[in-house]
Amino acid sequence: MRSWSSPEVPSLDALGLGRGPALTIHDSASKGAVTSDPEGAARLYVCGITPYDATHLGHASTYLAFDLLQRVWLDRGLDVTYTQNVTDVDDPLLERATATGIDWVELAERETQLFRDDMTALRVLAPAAYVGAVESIDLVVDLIDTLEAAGAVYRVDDDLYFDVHADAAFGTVSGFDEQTMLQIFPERGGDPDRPGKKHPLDCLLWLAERPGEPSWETRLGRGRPGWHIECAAIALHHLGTAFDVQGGGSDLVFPHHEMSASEATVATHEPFARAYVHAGMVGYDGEKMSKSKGNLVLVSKLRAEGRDPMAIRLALLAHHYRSDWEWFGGEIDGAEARLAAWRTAVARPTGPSGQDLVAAVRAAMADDLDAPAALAAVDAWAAGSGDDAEAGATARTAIDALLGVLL
Ligand code: 5CA
Ligand code: ZN
Repeated sequence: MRSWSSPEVPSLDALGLGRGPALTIHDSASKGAVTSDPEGAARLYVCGITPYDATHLGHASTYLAFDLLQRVWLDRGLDVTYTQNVTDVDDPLLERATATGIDWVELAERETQLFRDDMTALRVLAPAAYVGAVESIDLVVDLIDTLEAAGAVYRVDDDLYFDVHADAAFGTVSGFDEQTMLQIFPERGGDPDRPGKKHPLDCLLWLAERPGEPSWETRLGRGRPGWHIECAAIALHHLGTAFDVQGGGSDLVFPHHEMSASEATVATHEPFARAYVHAGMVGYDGEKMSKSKGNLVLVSKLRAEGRDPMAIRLALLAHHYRSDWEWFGGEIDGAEARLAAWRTAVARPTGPSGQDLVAAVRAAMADDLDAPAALAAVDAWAAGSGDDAEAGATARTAIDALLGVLL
């Protein structure tokens, strides 16, 4: 499907500032920092929205984390191939469509377009391949065929399940023990108690046609894809195996990223991703912000209230991507004040060394995307004085290139 338009990312190298340091990033699977510095090109997959409601600050915060990650890679001189999916057919979308009397296709299209508009306003880098589940059904069917040939698929009634124990490495993405998995699985779309399953954690690959629900005619019979196989199929097709980073919010560690990785590994005998990177959860009113709970702060609403999208971006950047944090509302005023101070600072005829600022922001961002440290470096630069006549121009370009904030 159509992606959105990416903002230009200026090159600091072209300004004579050289290339940035290699990215060090926290990998959930190894539970520690890894260096992600592939030769020449980097490949990224980030799990996209299920489009049944508007983009909230939690979504924006997660997608912003992977925008920052790409900016470090780009500053390093790497070409980036970025794929993101849209779960444009799944239970929550169909349930919302039924509850509101809107056609599910229309609902998905409307909310996907709003997401594109929000991402564009926030200057979030766009995926080159923005891919829906519906348009990927053939890829899913092919991958299920491969899993079947590997002996990893079985039938419950007319539905198909993945035998998670076909993958010797099952469990290594989340590192959760079986008891924890069993507790989380039903909270995130799993069905541990379904009679006929070989193991409670086995996950659905293909849901046979249900009355009143959309389905597609395929060689597996009429039906629709399960959730995890959607991302495995799309990522493998568009990026290949052992791509650099699989990303999403921390609520996707298990079962989603665990299952997708296992399915892909059993099918290809290769690792799925080299690193699994997860953004923290944004809360509101004391709970995780979520469409199902309805405690949403919408990006589109803040924009409609006249908030500068760059201030929204700065408000999100003030939190480290891995921390869980809560939105209270007042931080948008603080972000607007910071934005105004930065705009004033870059317009000064002279200022403290621009090169030193670039080095500080680069070091912060390459160190597990430490945006709060980068913001503090810019604040200090803006509050200081000096005789660098290029400082304003250098700072403006660096803040655009590395933080995505247009001053
Ligand atoms: N379509 C699937 C992924 S394949 C999905 O999880 N969709 S979603 O719309 O529920 O979430 C989209 C992305 O936003 C996911 O990466 C999810 O982890 C992230 N996300 C959802 N809620 C929050 C939140 N409150 N804070 C931070 N990130 C969140
Ligand atoms: Zn996904």
